[in-house]
Amino acid sequence: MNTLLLRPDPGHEKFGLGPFFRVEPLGLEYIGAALLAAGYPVTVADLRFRPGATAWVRRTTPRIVGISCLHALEYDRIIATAAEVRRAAPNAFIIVGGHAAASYPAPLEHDLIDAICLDDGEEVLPALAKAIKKGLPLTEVPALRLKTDHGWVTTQPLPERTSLDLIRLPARHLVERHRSGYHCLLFKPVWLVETARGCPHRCSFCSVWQFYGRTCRERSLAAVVEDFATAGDSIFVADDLFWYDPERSMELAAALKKRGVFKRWILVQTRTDLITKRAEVMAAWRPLAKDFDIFLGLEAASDSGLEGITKDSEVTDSVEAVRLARELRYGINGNFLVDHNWGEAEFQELWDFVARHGLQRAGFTVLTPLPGTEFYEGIKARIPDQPWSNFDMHHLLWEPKLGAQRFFELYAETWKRSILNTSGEKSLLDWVRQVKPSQWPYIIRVLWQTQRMMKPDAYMTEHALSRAPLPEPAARQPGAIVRDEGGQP
Ligand code: B12
Repeated sequence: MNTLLLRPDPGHEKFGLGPFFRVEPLGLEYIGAALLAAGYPVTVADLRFRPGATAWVRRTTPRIVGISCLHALEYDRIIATAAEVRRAAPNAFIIVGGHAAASYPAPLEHDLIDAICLDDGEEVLPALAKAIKKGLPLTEVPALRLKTDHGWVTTQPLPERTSLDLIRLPARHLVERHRSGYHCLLFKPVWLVETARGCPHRCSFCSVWQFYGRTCRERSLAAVVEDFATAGDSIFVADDLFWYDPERSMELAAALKKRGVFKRWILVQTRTDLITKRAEVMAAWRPLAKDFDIFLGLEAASDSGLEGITKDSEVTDSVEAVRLARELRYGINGNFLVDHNWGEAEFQELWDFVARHGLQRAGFTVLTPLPGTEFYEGIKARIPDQPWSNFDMHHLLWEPKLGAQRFFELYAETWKRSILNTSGEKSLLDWVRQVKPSQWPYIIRVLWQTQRMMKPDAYMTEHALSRAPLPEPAARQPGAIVRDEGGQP
């Protein structure tokens, strides 16, 4: 009654920060802990490392194979992985889960797949294992899209979202063999830690709040402190919105301090208005690590741009958050969105903003309608047959206002203004100097790969390969950062 849980290789890391960030499959470690506690043996295999799925299936002869699908860009790859598993284990039960699978399962309703998990996996997989072991009807397992003789059916939802306090600490030992391969930028190895799940905000491009109904669940302080204390020295916090609850954040900082937690590096993701409203929270957390970085969704250089994506914050928040965080010696990694509907002026506005506020440590992504959002629902009929790998926020899904060639020239120019441009302010040598000699091959390899983002031709080659003819320029889409001539959203 073995279960094999697979983290596939997304295989589409040509653009974006993917090459710099390879983190452990934390969701599978949580499910692994739940299965072990219920008495079911489990193996977690990360297919971004050798060997591949076939070897793991032969090695573990699983009854159930679970495949993780975090990102919509992975749908096609998940089906390819399921095909490989099916060849090696014709009778295994194949279930797919993860954020993209749960929030938009349709592309995974495929003959090779037996079920799709529509919620978090910690309660669902033990229930499935039990049903399969005891020969109970699978229609009684909650939160599934299930393939039956009468087509795909949906089983009853979980009575309520799983409380994070019912969840055991992640079974990290299940992936420990890959630890040295997990990294974020200059930090290697890295541990992924979760303190809360969900987000109450409503940014139009994000599928998380829509999936969790704008809720946020928190794990108890004791469990988080234990996890932080036993994880390694460099930590990426997976929370969708860190410091979401200022009171709890203050208590957590105090509890971590009391436990003597001090890390080499911590990275969290948060919003600008949380920083500006609660400077004391920021001050309380800063002493917990030597280097402390924040992924900040800055998104746009103007209030109308922020309004266009219902960010519910203003550019003054962005500027003030960056100032305050820097004053407290936090590192800021911003992210900005670039829109299909942009003209030259919007690109120039972004470049000016980046230069004015010294935001070269930033990423730039194309505003993309991700499955699981209303934005996607409103536009999907007009973007048929795109390969799912194009949903990586670095491809165009329809013809942009400027035409693809000019758009990508300006997009590549935007990336050239970031610190990842090794011909820019920070040279390859500057990067190499920041890491140990043993890490030189790694840093040179990922930076080499990253330089592609500064080359318009690299995007155009991909664009030409898109299998669907691109439809007419999209006019005003929900979620788009556009302004009319008068500058109004
Ligand atoms: C860590 C992370 C990353 C990491 C690492 C991902 C990786 N490849 O290893 C990095 C930083 C590289 C990354 C990159 C990107 N990411 Co990302 N990422 C996340 C994040 C913040 C946390 C995921 C996580 O570990 N959560 C914690 C664990 C505990 O939860 P979990 O994995 O979801 O697992 C639970 C359930 O999903 C389920 N489950 C999971 N697997 C399985 C399997 C089975 C069989 C079952 C039954 C259940 C199950 O049970 C688990 C336990 O409850 C999520 C946010 C989110 N809420 O999902 C975004 C998220 C998944 N990313 C997102 C995006 C858009 C991206 C990028 C495109 C962004 C960009 N700017 O380029 C890139 C794409 C990279 C690439 N080319 O592959 C979006 C995806 C939206 C979508 N619909 O596609 C999310 C949801 C963020 C968001 N707010 O929009 N990402």
